[in-house]
This record gives sequence, structure tokens and C-alpha cells, in this order.
Amino acid sequence: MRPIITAFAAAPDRGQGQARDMRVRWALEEAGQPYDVRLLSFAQMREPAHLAIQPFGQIPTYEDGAVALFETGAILLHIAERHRSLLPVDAVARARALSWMFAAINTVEPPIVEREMAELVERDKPWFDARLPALDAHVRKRIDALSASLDDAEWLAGAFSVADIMMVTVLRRLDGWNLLETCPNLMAYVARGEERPAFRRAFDAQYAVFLASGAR
Ligand code: GTB
Repeated sequence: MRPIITAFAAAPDRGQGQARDMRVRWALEEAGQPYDVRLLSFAQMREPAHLAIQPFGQIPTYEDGAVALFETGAILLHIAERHRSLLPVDAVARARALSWMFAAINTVEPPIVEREMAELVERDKPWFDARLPALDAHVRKRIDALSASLDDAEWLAGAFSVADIMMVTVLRRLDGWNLLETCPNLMAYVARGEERPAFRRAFDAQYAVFLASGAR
């Protein structure tokens, strides 16, 4: 049975590949696992059928036979457990890769999301300009530490893994902020991820949804 994932019918990012179904699509493409996509409007995301799978009314979700998952960390772990190429076989290396995957979601992504939210809802507030340097500093603290850890390695935990899918998609959210520019190794790391054929296929599939929604 082909897994079914959910995604925005009309993504607010206008085809930039930023919505979180991108990381699920990329993992499935790396795994060579064909999948179907159920596109949802914001209204459909609030309907009981979707809330039964995603209690917060968000995308993406993942369904595969009896399994119905939400949270991209859980979904990527599930995919990686079924496709050996996405996590090291050695238990110690695998645990290390998982630490990096959760670091991407729990440590690196939150200050990025906090800054995004401030741009979205506080941009016209009188305190926004004064607050921005502190938001940037929080993001910078995380990416500087990540940059030092990655050093000149190709990927975070030996061979390419779900940790890299998660981290690259998180770092891509910095596009346009000029924060990554002081970390050339992270810029090269993101570029390496984006050059992978599986990333390209995932991006093109999400972009096709954007084109179709614009045409409606
Ligand atoms: N912790 C959850 C996970 O990892 O699965 C978070 C899921 C999540 O934030 N989903 C977002 C969502 O459904 C879409 S991806 N939001 C609607 C809602 O909460 O009502 C986040 C996202 C949205 C839009 C852009 N963009 O336009 O650039 C980027 C990222």
C-alpha cells in the first residue's frame, strides 16, 4: 500500500518549498517509496476527519495501513525505520543521528520559527525593530554552534541520514535573512542537500501543487 501524506492545497510560501510536508516528501523520495498526497484547504484541516489524525489541525500527516502519524519527527523516524538507507545500521551511530534529527526540530528550528512569527504578526508594532536583534542573536547562537559541530564534514552523522533531511529543511527557513552567510560550511551543507535528486523531486512535486493552485 502506498503511504498517503497531507499537504497544503494552497501553500502560503508561494512555492518556496518551506511547508513541512517537504521533509516528508524528501524522505520518501530518498527511500524510493512512492506515495500519494491528499491536499487540504485550511477549512479541511479543521474538520473532524483530519483532526482525528492531527489533533492540532496541521499538515503534514502520514497514513500507511493501520499507521496514522502526525509530527514530522515521528513521521521521518517511521520512514527511516522501514528504509535502511536513511539511518545508520550500527546502534551507536544510529542513536547519534537521531540526536541530530531531534536537535534540528527541538533546538535549531524553534528560534527560527519565533523570528518568522515575529515578522508575521509584529512587523508593524512599535517594538519590532528593537526586538529583532535579540531574535537574530538567538538564531545565530544555534547556527554558530551547528557550524562548529559540522566543521568540514559532509553530513551530520557520517553518511547522509534523516538527520540531514530535517536539518537542511530547517536551515532553508533562513532564506532571505542573511544569517547563514557567516557560516560558509552551513551554506555548502544546505546546497549539498538541495542538490540531491530526491530533494529536487520532492521540491518539484510540492511546486507543482503551487502552480496548480495558482491556476485555479
Ligand atoms: N510540529 C509539527 C510538525 O513538525 O509536524 C508542526 C506542523 C506545522 O507547523 N504545520 C504547519 C501548519 O499546518 C505547516 S508547515 N500550519 C497551519 C496551522 O497551524 O493552522 C509550517 C509552515 C507554514 C508556512 C510556511 N510558509 O509559508 O513559508 C512555512 C512553514
